[in-house]
Amino acid sequence: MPKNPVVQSARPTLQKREPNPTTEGLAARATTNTDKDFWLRVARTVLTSRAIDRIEEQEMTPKGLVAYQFSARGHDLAQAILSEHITHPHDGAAVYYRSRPFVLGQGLTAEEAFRGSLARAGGMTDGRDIGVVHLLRPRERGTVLPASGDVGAQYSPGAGWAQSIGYYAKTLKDTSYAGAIAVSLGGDGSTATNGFWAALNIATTLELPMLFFIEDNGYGISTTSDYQTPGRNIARNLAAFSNLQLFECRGYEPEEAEKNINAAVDYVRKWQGPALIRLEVPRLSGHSFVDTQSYKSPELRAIEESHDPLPKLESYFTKLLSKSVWDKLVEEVEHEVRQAADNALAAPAPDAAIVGQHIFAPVMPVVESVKEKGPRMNLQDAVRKVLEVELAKNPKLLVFGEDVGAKGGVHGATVDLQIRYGADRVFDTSLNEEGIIGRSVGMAIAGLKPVPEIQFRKYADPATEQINDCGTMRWRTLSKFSAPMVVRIPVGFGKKTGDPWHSVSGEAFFAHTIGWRIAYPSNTEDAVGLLRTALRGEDPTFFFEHRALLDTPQARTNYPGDDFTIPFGKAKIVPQPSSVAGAVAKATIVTWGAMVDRATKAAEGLDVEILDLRTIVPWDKEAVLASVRKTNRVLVLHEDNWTCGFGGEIASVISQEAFASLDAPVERLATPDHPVPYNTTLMEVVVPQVSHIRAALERLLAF
Ligand SMILES: Cc1ncc(C[n+]2csc(CCOP(=O)(O)OP(=O)(O)O)c2C)c(N)n1
Repeated sequence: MPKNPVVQSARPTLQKREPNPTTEGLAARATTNTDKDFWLRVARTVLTSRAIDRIEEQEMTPKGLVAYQFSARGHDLAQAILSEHITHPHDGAAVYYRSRPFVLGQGLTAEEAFRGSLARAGGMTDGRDIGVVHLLRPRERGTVLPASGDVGAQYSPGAGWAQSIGYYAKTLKDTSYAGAIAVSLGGDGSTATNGFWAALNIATTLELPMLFFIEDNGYGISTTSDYQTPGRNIARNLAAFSNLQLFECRGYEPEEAEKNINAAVDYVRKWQGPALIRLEVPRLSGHSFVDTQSYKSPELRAIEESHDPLPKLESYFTKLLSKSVWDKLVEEVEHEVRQAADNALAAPAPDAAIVGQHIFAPVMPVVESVKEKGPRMNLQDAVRKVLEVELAKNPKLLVFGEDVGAKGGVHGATVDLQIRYGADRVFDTSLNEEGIIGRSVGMAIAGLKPVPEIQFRKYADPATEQINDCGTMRWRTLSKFSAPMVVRIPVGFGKKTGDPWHSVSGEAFFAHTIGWRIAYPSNTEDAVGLLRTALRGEDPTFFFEHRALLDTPQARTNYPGDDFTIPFGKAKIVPQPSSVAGAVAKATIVTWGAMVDRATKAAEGLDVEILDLRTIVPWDKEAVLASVRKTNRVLVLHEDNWTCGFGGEIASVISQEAFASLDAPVERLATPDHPVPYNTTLMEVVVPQVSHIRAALERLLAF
């Protein structure tokens, strides 16, 4: 392995800028916005949002036509103003379920909104997702990234979008990105989530152009904000946070809100650095339609009503324009929204025949490419080589993770890549897996190809929410959005030892996660072909690198070349050096990863066909069934633990589809349901060994 010289800085280049001006100064310096067109657009958005909420709250939801109604009444003015400032074609907004006024300002029509909440065809997701879980491709303004139902999950994709802006502008020198920003919208409750802190950490350490837009209504459903942040004020608590400009205002006062939102957006655009604005807003309806707000006192409700931004907007607007313009606008919007509701009510249901479509990208290679005969290579060196080649080929490909930059990864798979490709493309991240995957989602939506490393399989746990939401994105959005990335993860026991933290295999958990492909190679050649296919593919993919195979003779093969690819879902029959030419196999072993070599050793002298699945999602059903139909006996073997292990899925398919061909029950062998021990003697008791496999095979053959 080449030696890794010291790199001067593993951080992407940060710009030098003047010290932050004070918030008071910034907002105070902003001149009052008296642009009549601006306020006409704001008023139109607020009135449209109000009319939609009213029709949903008073007519559609009581009749059971809308299942999830999240009113934005009270939040609407601030969001409508923000939307008027998110106008750069490369702006990205990561929103949440109460963000409809903002999305209307970005171009969502009232009819689309109704079709969404009524679950009809022609909504943003054709009835696949809740109407208020928004998304929008740019309509002469910014991109609304697909929202999530998980509170707080919007933040780190926002940070990924912000990081992409810098990458396009500075590294790829695309001038069209100059001045673009990301904004993530959320409530006070969301400031307690992992996602919020992950994104804040990324945005402030990397000084990204990202605005945190916090709509503080004092409640997360019924829980008051003193449970979310001490003293109820997240902005005050963040006063000591470096690299973060703070703004605070009443989001229901038109002039004050506009001055501060304008100043905050301007700040982020100008300095390309992060800011957070906390806006006090009333939540005038329940959390959702079914919430009666019984936990609020009548006095509090009265105060909230007095903070309703609509009459305040009316009076501000009337002074600036006139009462008759306001009345005319009200009438016009009422008419339009009523028409939109009627159209949506008359719209058809979505097409049930295509509900299974859009889970994966349509194109995948189907045949293995021709291989060259390169030098013999470790699996680990081969991974590095593939990354190196693909980094050179694809300027949008980025490799990152904990210790991936200067050190070259704790497993050495990225050694020297930072020196070669620079710290903008190969870099260390903060120790935050939610942030690593969440930021990758934002980057992928922005058109980059993120290749994050998770240091060990167990340490993907904190990223579970982002992984799940990423996997369902293509389906939820009917392929309007997807977030293809390749997540490399070292898995399994080590060459010398195991333990509960670093030795998890855990493919079944991810196989159960919708929308992800999984590669689990057993040798260098397959690792090269599968990694390259994944990197050139359009789906989120897990690429498992078995720790015990990274640098071992049994996994080493010749390097098959810089263009070698292997399709997913094609198992390989493992050549059996000991088998007699022409002998008919009497049993099949279905396995993958480090178990392939053990199975080969265990089968010595027996006529057994070993199928290396190579990919778990998709898995090669046809090859397995064909082999079982030929041998009539099968052992399914894996390292992941037993219950609900992926072997259970394979065994069930074999029983259902090849039952008549079986001469013996399907044999299974896996690690029992407990953690992998540290002590090697203990480990060898539980993780399937050659002797265990041999015994299972003999049982199977003797049945
Ligand atoms: C991860 C997660 N936990 C819990 C929920 C259930 N939930 C939905 S909204 C909500 C309150 C969020 O409050 P806040 O962030 O203040 O936004 P607001 O609704 O007040 O606008 C909760 C607990 C969820 N959707 N996601």
